[in-house]
Amino acid sequence: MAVVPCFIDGKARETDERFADVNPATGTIAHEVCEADAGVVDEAVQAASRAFRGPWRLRSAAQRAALLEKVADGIDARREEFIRAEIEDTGKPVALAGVLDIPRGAQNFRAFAHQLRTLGEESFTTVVDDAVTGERSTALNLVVHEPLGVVGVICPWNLPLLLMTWKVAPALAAGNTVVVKPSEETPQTATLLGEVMKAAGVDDGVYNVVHGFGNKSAGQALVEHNDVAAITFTGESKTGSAIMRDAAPSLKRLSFELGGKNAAIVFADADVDAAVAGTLRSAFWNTGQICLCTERVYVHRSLYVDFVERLAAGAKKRVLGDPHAATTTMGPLISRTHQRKVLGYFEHTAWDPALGAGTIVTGGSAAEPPAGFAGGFWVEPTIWTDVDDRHPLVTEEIFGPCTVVLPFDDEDEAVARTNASVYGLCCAIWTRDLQRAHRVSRAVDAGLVWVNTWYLRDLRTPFGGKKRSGIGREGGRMSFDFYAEPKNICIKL
Ligand code: NAD
Ligand code: 6OD
Repeated sequence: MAVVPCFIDGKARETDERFADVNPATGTIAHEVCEADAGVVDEAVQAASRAFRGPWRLRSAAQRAALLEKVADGIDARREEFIRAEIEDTGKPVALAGVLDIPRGAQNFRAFAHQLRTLGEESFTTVVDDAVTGERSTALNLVVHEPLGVVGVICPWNLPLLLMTWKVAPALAAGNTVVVKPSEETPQTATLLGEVMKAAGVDDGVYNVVHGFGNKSAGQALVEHNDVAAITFTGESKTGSAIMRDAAPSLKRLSFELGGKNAAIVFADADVDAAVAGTLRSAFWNTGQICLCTERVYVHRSLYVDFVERLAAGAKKRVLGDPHAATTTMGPLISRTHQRKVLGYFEHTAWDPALGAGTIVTGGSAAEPPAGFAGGFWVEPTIWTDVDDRHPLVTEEIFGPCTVVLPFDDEDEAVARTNASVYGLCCAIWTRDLQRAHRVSRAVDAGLVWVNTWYLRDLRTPFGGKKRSGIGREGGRMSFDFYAEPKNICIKL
């Protein structure tokens, strides 16, 4: 069976401990993955420390930018391999991996290389009159930005290459070196990227990958390592809490992109065709496994019945099938464990009966697997109505292809119900009224607001969540604010 090694100091690094990489579309083991223990994590951190002190930090910004662009070219050149690996690890359709995940992997490197080339630094001319002597001093105050050192990058499984490179590219651009801990569910593209880095001429030790699990394993060893200066993490909110606790003794800088329970609000004046199409995409893309997916839809009562019918009709048209077939629009969930969790919500057995059960409009169970994919982790796209606002279907992140649709009567009510969540990642607003769009965008508690669209990205803008959806922002200049430290140099003239 093929083995997925770690990648340390410019080389594949095999280990004795192995774990299984399961293909979620079939439920069969695709590869054996080399697991890193604390010793192997230390090896990766030491390699990254040497590369930081040595070649990488000494390279000019222009040299780093050129190398990152070569990495982007390398991803493009091996595009089919990346797509195949991502599909095998996640089960996502080629129509998604080939359009979103892999092109964005390359785009992340180009965007931050461009950003690096265009970054400027501030300086101030300072004139100070001494309060006692009256002596005048003139100085030039420079604000320079320096890399942090070794950055630990801990990633989830839903958009593996996209989310990993979203952090690796700016970290390297700013002059840091990295140790990446990909999700145990999706190891392949991180190791493949190591080969691309090497071929592009990125110095050994600049990019390292350690495979393994989180708690009490490779993830925790990376977080606790004293020579790791910062952790940038994407994943569940409760994992963020654990990482914050484990990082506390070494006082690391942290950036967190966490979970969500995102709402869409469809106003009476919305373009309903666009709102239905946009909500189908935002609820079911990647089988609902995107942190930005819509799991609550508040629809103005005047449109409600029609909207629910149209959304349900669209959900029924999702095509579950061979992920490599161009016609497939929805893949399986990532794992048997995640399938059990999502089906737990579908069956909603454990909750307070006083809250009621809601009405399943469509879906609500495991899906009939497509021919040839009987062992996979398939579930039906699912829509509920008539759910109490306090019900876990409305309050908890499910991370599956499902959403609740609920009516509202006025704008204040829609905003209040949207904001009644511990999360604050994103919100989609559907309206033709520009004033309302501005007003509601400001009123909702979310780090990202899309009006008449969803997940339309510009990598120069801040990305991140409020409340339990995250800490800090990455994107454009804000990524450099996290991955570099400003230093003030005051030169008396
Ligand atoms: P997860 O938190 O279970 O795991 C993410 C990563 O953290 C994995 O690599 C895992 O091995 C590691 N990990 C787990 N426990 C750890 C620990 N104690 N110390 C160090 N590392 C640890 O998340 P997941 O199930 O892989 O991903 C789904 C979650 O990610 C959802 O909640 C989703 O909303 C969130 N997410 C958020 C964003 C965002 O940008 N806000 C993007 C994608 C996913
Ligand atoms: O597009 C991005 O940059 C990004 N960080 C997306 C996150 C998606 C969550 O699953």
